[in-house]
Amino acid sequence: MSKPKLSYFDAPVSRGEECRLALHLVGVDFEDNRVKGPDWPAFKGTTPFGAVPVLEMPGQPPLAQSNAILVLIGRLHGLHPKDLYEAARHEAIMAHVEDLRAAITPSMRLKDEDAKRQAREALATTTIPTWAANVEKQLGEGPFVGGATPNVVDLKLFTIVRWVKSGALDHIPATTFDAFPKLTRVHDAVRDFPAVRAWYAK
Ligand SMILES: N[C@@H](CCC(=O)N[C@@H](CS)C(=O)NCC(=O)O)C(=O)O
Repeated sequence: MSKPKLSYFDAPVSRGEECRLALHLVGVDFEDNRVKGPDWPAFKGTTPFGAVPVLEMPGQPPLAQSNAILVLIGRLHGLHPKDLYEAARHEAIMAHVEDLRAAITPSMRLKDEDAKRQAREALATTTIPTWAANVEKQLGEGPFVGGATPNVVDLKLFTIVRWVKSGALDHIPATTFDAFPKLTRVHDAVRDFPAVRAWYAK
């Protein structure tokens, strides 16, 4: 293997997409390995923890866990703060994003439509607004978490806000984050960042 390889499902979402965005932003030429559904059971067994994304760097063992991957890319290429305390603050926000994903995921497995609606309405009216209000408290003048330039934490926030804004989650209004101006500003600033625009123009 002569270049980094990032493995994830073939969808522009979630943990894999934020890692792809990070690699694209820093200009790394990487193999974008899109695992297809039928190949997943066999591939799963080859991953460190039975899940993707997985980043393989030449000469290194496979690395799993989206936040570990993002922090590594950020540290290698200047997309994560050098100051240890500011870095830890960014990592805490990244963990907070994973907390929200963990809260949403069970609703995706619900087959009963009423149970799903109930779970999603609770997410939309309570869990997500509480989560977002706590993010707002972490954000300053912006537009990004660390100020004028983006870091991997911004890509992570962008990806989860974009998911909700897409309307893909039944019973969670696409407008749910509109009441949170600083978080929306992070989303919009990442969306409008030239390298991000170029990624989605492909
Ligand atoms: N905490 C892990 C979670 C990884 C995870 O759950 N990945 C999902 C896709 S977003 C997955 O591999 N799902 C398939 C499965 O678990 O079989 C991370 O941040 O990377």
